[in-house]
Amino acid sequence: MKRRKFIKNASLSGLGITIGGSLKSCVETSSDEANVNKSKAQLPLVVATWNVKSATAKAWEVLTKGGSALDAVEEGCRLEEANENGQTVGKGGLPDRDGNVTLDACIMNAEGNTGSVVYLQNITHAVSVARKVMEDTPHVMLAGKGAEKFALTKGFKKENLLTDASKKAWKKWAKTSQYEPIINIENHDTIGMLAIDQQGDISGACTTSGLAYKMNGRVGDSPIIGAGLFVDNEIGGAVATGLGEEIVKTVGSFLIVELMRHGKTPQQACEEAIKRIVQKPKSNYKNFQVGYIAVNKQGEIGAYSIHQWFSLTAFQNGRNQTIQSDYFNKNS
Ligand code: SD4
Repeated sequence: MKRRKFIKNASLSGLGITIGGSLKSCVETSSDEANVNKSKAQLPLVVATWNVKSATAKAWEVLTKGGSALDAVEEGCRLEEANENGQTVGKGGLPDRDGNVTLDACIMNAEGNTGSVVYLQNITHAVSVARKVMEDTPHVMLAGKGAEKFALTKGFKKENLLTDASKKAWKKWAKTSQYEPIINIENHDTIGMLAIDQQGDISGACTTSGLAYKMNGRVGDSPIIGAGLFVDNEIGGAVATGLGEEIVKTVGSFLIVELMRHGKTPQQACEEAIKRIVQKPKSNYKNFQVGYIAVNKQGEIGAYSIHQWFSLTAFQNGRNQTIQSDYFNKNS
């Protein structure tokens, strides 16, 4: 039972999803308020993993100008990719054990089309390369050198993504080479974003430099459609952050959308997807984090994580707010 309160005391009033205490109760309550919210979906909206207000503001700007959800998520994610201070996305991302910054990203549109890149090097805007894969190739995924070559033919600039700060951190790490998955750095991590535009169409994107000091060649959940991201424009969308291996094993984002298809609210669906990880026999969940966010076609939002220090940022009804998960399964 205690695990059912991951995100609480989150005041979302003004977002059109007033909850008087918790995100969960907002989306599950049968009160008049929830019904009002359902009948008057507050569109457009954008939600993203972590505290990324500038990114959601950028996406919101696109949406309120009448732009598509697809343009909104791409623009929002690009902002984080270009932010050299963020050491988990794009330029400035922490490298793998051998000092290579390798990016994973994907994007999915309202028509159910998708594109992704894995192990992309030397190109900051992985999310835009993923979009080009979707729009300009007959494929859904390009990897490594091929992805880089494709990006260069599309006019992307070749850059060194290893900043001095990240190089320094890697050198320090290399002295002991003690590997532990480093996730949730300073409440700011892999960005996963979902948007619903003024037409009610849903798109999503996800971009990351993956786990710091991962094995060379490692790919996580973020570019894997169904794991790191899934959108079904009839139903809703979901996106993941945290230890990608666990997300891939449970195909988390697809699971959440399917659960919503079968009647669960976004909140209930996120909780169920986390349960699938936590309740596995011999689950090692105390030692890793996974967080999901989801929206449905009605503009309701859900979020859930294994441990505390997960947050989501939502821009809806003209207000941009980061909601902190303050739940921790103290007895776990
Ligand atoms: C990965 N899911 O590569 C990403 C990392 C992440 O919070 O989201 N960290 O496994």
